[in-house]
Amino acid sequence: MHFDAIVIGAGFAGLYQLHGLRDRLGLRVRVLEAGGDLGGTWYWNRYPGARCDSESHAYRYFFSRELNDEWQSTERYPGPPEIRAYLDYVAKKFDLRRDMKFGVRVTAASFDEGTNRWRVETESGEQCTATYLVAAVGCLSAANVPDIPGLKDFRGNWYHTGQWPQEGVDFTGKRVGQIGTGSTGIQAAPVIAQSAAHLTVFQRTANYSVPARNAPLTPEFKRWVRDNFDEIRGIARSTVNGHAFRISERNVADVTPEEREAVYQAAWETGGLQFRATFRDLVTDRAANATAAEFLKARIRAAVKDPATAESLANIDHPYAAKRPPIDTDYFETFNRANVSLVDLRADPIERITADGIRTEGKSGRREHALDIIVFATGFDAMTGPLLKMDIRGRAGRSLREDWKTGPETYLGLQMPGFPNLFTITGPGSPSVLTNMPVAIEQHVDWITECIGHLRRNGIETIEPSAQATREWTATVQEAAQATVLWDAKHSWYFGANVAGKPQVFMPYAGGLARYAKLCEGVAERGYEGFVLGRAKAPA
Ligand code: N01
Repeated sequence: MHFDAIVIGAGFAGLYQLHGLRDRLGLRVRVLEAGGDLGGTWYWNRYPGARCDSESHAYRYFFSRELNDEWQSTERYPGPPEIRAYLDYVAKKFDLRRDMKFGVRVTAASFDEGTNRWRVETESGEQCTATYLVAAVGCLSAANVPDIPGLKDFRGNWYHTGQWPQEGVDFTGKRVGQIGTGSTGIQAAPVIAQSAAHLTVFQRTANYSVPARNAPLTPEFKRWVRDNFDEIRGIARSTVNGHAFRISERNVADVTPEEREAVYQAAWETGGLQFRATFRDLVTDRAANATAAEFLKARIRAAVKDPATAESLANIDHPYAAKRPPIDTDYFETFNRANVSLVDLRADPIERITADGIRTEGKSGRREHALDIIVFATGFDAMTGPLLKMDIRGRAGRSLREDWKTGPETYLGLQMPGFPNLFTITGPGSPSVLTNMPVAIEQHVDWITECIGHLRRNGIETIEPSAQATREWTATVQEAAQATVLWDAKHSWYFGANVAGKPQVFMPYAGGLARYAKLCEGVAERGYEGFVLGRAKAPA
């Protein structure tokens, strides 16, 4: 079967891309989704404590005022069921489901230069073709289960947070080991601890966290969200990170140490990612950042009663926000419970997984941690993983896996040379994971929709970036990161450091969403500068 466009993935990106291509351009579109329903990351991430870290009044689409008027979130940070209900509402409102197919995993896609079409293959052996192929596969959808020796010997059950069983997991009376203390682990541990007999948290890298301070939304706030659509959207689209809060104009050095502490304290009490917005130079100036880091480390020491545990938790080796900053509900306080313990893997690394649990060996000697369940909160093969899981082949059979052997190279995170008419939404080289994702997604989808509209109106058959534009943009992405403290955390997943054998290249564009959106706009206005536009061949 042939479609004008195939969209892979039915999360925020896939849904809106379907709406854009079908309802604005009138194309015949099919969405293929591996999950059993829509939701993308929120279909798979059902682990205990899962919750969005963007606030609900910004974690939504802004393309429709009516949709904004109709949908009311119930909490400051929505959880997966509410986000899935929102996406379901969107799908019904815009009649999207009729062009979506679930339970279909795309395994390969290849470009046929004779017909200028993509051939898409699925796990079950189905094939279809499309003129345009849009990968809306998400940045954090390829689960990373580390290759720790002995996992196959483990007699208990194990789960990865990003592939959580739909029916949930009952921890009651169980001895649970959780590996990983990123955003996910920090959300999961306090909830697991409430029902488990014992929770052992295995921490490799200590992490900052700011309280989320989640709460039900008041009727007044809900009304404010409805009545201030333009303002909220305006802020989200004009900031560095797509959130609906402004970043302070002040630098740390502009205030006295007392004022600074008061600013941090107020942000701590407000909770959430706004902490990062307290001073303009927090992510660009190391000395400024160190003041925030010290404030947050002091909060950890104050929250955790056992001094040795507090020291391990506060022994953080990177600047604040250099790795994606988590927000939490009682994470550090959880270590005051009698049924929770911390293993510092820097001192006592995992030697192997055994039939009965996890064995560590280090400063404390050899220790067996008896477990019934292991939870891998170990993150994702981020950004490139979801794309490279598929065998994508462009002109003359050229393979994306081969092209990206030393790291991803894209033009604006939207396209790759030699892969005509293939678009990536929030791909490597775009602001993506450094932003409130729906805002970044809308910007990409709008750009791609406009671009495809332009191609069709002007009889252009193919679009792909030039090798030079791609090289230059790839260098720009590295330079943008070098100008921030994000460059210091070489062990972060932004560099691909969490996956063995992955090339160490900074993947998202750290120059800010608003600036990036302007760049994309300018490129389009200048006739798709940096792209090669292929016209239909005249008949021989
Ligand atoms: O994954 P992570 P995550 N042995 O990679 C540890 C988004 N998110 O799922 O730091 C021992 O950040 C690893 O240790 P280290 C958000 O963008 C969003 O928590 O590599 N430990 C780390 O502690 C977030 O950033 C929401 O040394 C191992 C942890 O596992 C992204 O998802 C909510 C290990 C992995 O942390 C990923 O977060 C939750 C090993 N072999 C997540 N391998 C929202 O609210 C890894 N680790 C939208």
